[in-house]
Amino acid sequence: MKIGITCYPTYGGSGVVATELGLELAARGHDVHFISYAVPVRISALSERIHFHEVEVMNYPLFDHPPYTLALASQMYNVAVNESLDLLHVHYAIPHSVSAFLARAMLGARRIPVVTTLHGTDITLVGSDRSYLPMTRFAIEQSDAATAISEYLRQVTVREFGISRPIDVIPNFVNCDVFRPGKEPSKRLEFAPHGEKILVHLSNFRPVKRVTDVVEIFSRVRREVPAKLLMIGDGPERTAAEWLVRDKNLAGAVVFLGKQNQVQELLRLADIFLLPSDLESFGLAALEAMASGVPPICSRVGGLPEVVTDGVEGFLTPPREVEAMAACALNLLTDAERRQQMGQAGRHRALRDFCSSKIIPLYEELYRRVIENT
Ligand code: GMT
Repeated sequence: MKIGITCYPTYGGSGVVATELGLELAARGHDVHFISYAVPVRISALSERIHFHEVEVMNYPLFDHPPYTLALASQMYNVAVNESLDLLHVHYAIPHSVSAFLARAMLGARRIPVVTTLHGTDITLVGSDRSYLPMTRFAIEQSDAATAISEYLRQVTVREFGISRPIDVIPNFVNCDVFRPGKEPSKRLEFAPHGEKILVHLSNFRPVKRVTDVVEIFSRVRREVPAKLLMIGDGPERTAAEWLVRDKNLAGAVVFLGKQNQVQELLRLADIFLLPSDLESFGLAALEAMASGVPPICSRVGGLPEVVTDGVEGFLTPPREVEAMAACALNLLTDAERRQQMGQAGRHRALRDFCSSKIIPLYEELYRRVIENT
């Protein structure tokens, strides 16, 4: 198949999922055309089967806000015609599903199916804002297929948007060959030269991720156990987290690594992964930690209970309860056997339920279905 994929190319779960999906589809022999304003972050090289089409937004003094939605629709139309695309798959409803709707209308009789995948904040935050809700609902309803990355998100979409069309749940996935256990002792020494325990957080440092809670949890852990904290990613809350680290005299124990492309190499070094978000529709980073054999400690919110079973592959606590999260962390850090058991359970769960080899065929099946029905 010839598949056009649109996503936000920046550091964030929806872009990561869209990119990994494209790479996996290309590896399975499909032609993948990314259409966005920049090359998605996890693409290290384009190839015979992976193409990139930049969306350039023309600016003009009259435009206070350059019309990206329209520029994207035009580029989708061009790529669909020039590359004979079979389908457009957009990730994150706003504004991508609207652009795809316009591109499909422009194509007229040469109809091309549109698949929209909902990721979370496009529904829970942005989409349910009154100014965006009617347009987002319209674009989802007009898509030839809509998918959500968890049952939680499907239910919220149906409830908040009053959407009656079917929404398939296709969960996020992880490449279990890339994300795999293996704590290289020499690499661990780089961060923990005295055998300290390693805690890791990975996100886009948006307020919803509660990165200052990560520091609060770590400071409590460090009172009891020698430990290091690796903070991977960047975003608006980084300054607040750095300030808190200095305030708590933790400067030597916390490393802010910024945005990293090879996160798998860092994740597998960890003893524990922390994700204390206020909301996660899925929590891809927790799954990547599990595939790496690292138990996650997360908030019991949104779709996270569909990914992590409390007490089996990791721990779930109410959000913002830093004391409870620190207690779970200490429980694991002082019990090597339990930590290992949970790490193995997480790896097993990732292989069984979320491995890309299981999930990608679900997308291929969906693509075939919408192409046949168009
Ligand atoms: O997390 C965000 O800031 C936004 C969004 C994104 O674009 O990355 O993340 C959502 O999609 C991810 C991939 O499907 C999910 O793993 C995240 O849980 C979800 N974030 C939220 O629901 C807050």
